[in-house]
Amino acid sequence: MTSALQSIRQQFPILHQEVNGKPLIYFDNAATTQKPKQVIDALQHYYSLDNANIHRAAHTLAARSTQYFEETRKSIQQFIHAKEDAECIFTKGVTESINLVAQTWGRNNLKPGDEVLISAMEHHSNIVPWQMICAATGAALKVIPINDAGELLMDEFEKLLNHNTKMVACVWVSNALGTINPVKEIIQKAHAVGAKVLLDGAQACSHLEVDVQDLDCDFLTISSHKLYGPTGVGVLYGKREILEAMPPYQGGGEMIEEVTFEKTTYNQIPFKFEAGTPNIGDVIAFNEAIKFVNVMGKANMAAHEEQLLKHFISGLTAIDGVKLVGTAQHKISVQSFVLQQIHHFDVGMLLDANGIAVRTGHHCTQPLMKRLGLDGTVRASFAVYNTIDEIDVLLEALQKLSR
Ligand code: 7TS
Repeated sequence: MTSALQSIRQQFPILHQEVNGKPLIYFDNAATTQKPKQVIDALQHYYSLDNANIHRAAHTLAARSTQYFEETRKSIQQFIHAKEDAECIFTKGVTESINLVAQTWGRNNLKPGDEVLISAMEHHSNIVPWQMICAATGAALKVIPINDAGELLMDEFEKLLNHNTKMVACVWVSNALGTINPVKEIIQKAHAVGAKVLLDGAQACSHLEVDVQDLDCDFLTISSHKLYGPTGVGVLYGKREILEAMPPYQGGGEMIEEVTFEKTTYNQIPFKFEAGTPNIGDVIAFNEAIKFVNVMGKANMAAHEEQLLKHFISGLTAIDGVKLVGTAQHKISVQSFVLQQIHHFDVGMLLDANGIAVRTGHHCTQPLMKRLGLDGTVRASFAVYNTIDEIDVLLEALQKLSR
């Protein structure tokens, strides 16, 4: 292990423990990444010294909390190259961000005869909210098919696009397969028929450079907990003019301009969509996660993760009875697979007994699993702190299981 990697690992306290008598090997990063010490410290610092409600009170702690909270919004703006920080709305995660768009933009813009396009590799959180709003508005949900490698069939996408298409809601990077979708092309083609585009950036934002202005997406969803930050925080990016035209999501404090019993007028964006006391401490700690990623550099992280993925794939293909699931040409460091003789659930249990954390099952992509003729996979997903040695331990364990 290089000294640089050693020093990265030193920043993650959780990695230095034994699980079931073996050193922890954490390969479930697509579910949630571990948190560097600076994120954990920021949380403790906030509750020890700064805790107060934001945007309202007249005292010093409230001013401080508000300042730190809004600094995270600025950091996110820069991180995704949004035009303004007001275009970045705090939510509790990608799931809430997508529900917000479906329930507000969808309610205002969908009617019978309209179509919403999603892909065959969506996470349930980019399927169910659209099903719900389609059922409520009479719009139809259509699905872009994929090939056996787990790549979108772009010809079929183009055939599905028409002037009834009002929304293309597509995952940027598949959580189950690791596929990186050609989102820039998707956005250009969708815009050509007048459709809006929502990108589910849950997996993409920790691995790829994000520039929403260059992409020209209408919405992008982000999750802090997949980006080395705390759980319970997400971001919805939306273009100002679209957000302004959308009705509010939830009603309550903070999202109003003026309330009377007869009528309420709403606050400006982003506050219009942030009813109630938000997850202040975790939003503030999220800023430290963004700083961590910025210092690491996405390109450096991606280069390391690609090396890990290549090493894993070459070892995996040499094991008898292993079938790789998700073999797209462009992918991030996520690899699903199945073993011929052993159910994925048992593989997960046996690996856990060796201190190795992977995810097994359908990965909240049941329609994708059905398309691939599987009831689930074993998924190993790598992050910046993982090592080649750890992958060798996993490969050795799998080799033993396959015998
Ligand atoms: N979209 C994708 C592509 C995801 O991977 C996930 C979480 C979500 C949406 C939901 O995000 P959240 O912020 O609401 O948590 N994916 C996973 C996973 O792959 N294993 O556990 C959670």
